[in-house]
Amino acid sequence: MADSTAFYFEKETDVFEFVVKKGHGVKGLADTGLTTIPPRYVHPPSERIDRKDTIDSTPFLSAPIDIAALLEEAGDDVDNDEKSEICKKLCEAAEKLGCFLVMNHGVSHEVMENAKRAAHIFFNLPPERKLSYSKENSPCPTHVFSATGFTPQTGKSLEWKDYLSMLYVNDDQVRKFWPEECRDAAVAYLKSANKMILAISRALLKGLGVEIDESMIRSYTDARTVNMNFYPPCPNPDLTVGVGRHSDLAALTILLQDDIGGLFVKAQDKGWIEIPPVEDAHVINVGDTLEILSNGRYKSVEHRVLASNTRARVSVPIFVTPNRPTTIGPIPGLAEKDGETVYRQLLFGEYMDNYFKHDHQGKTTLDFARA
Ligand SMILES: O=C(O)CCC(=O)C(=O)O
Repeated sequence: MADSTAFYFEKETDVFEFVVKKGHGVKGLADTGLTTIPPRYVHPPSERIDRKDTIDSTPFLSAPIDIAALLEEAGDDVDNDEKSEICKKLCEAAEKLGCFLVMNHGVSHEVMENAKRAAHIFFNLPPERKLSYSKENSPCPTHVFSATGFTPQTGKSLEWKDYLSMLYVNDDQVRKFWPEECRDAAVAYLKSANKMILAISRALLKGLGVEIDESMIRSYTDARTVNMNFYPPCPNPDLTVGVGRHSDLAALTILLQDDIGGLFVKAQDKGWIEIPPVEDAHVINVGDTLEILSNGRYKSVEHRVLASNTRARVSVPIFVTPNRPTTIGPIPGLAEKDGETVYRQLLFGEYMDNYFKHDHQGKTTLDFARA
């Protein structure tokens, strides 16, 4: 008897048509009850993820860093020694792994839960509704769109993930262009994360040891995109990937993951470690932009996601970036201090355009910015 994949899709192009063009996404594919993933989702063995291959995380990943003291306003009863101790921990983690967990970050449990719930709500909408946010149909496709995989048009193997991406410009645009089913939760989350974002960005940029003022810090971290990622249950998670290995474009990614697990990061050249879900903690990833700004001192973290075969996983990353016309490159004075220039000066918009031209291929995206 033919298996359910063969029953629903006689040709590979039918899968692409159903998932991408008709807007069913991988969610729709999983809902057909298929028992074997279609060949387009099978990744080469070297790219597959196996929990058994991970290494001990202890030398690379510390317990969540409590950043409460960094959020205090000047005039509060500030303990400067405590603050500098936290900054030191953040900088060390950004240098060593490019990924760390933070707690007591000022975003409430309720806001975080609402954001994750909103992701489930959006991806459980009928395909026609989700398709109305595809790049072809969205009322503002440059800022808000729903898609599947990373580069489904060019990618050789497809990824087991659907996502919605929303660039924040102002509240008026949120009301006009973001899907009403999830916009309130998304924007509440984004706004309540602002203080944490600025505090972490300030700590890391000041930790470079060169003069940097508040306006520079803001210009490197001014734009915010919130994504909602949805990984439906997958019959063969061992053959495919939720997300292939890549580093993020952003300066920083603030990642909210649910309790399912499956996020793996590369620990230098030693191997992969899993970042465990910790309730109410955020995962912070250093992205390529911060690696460039820091002249290579902070490492953007290569990461990937394993799909689950039991439950749908969601994650809600906030990508913190400069705006397109901002010049990025080692912060003034840094290359002189370091005695070498690792990255050149370029517009963030140029870096971004190049980044999205390629499939996920580890950290090769940074080559574009090398001096
Ligand atoms: O879902 C995750 O944990 C990571 C998502 C991710 O890597 C991305 O959206 O770029």
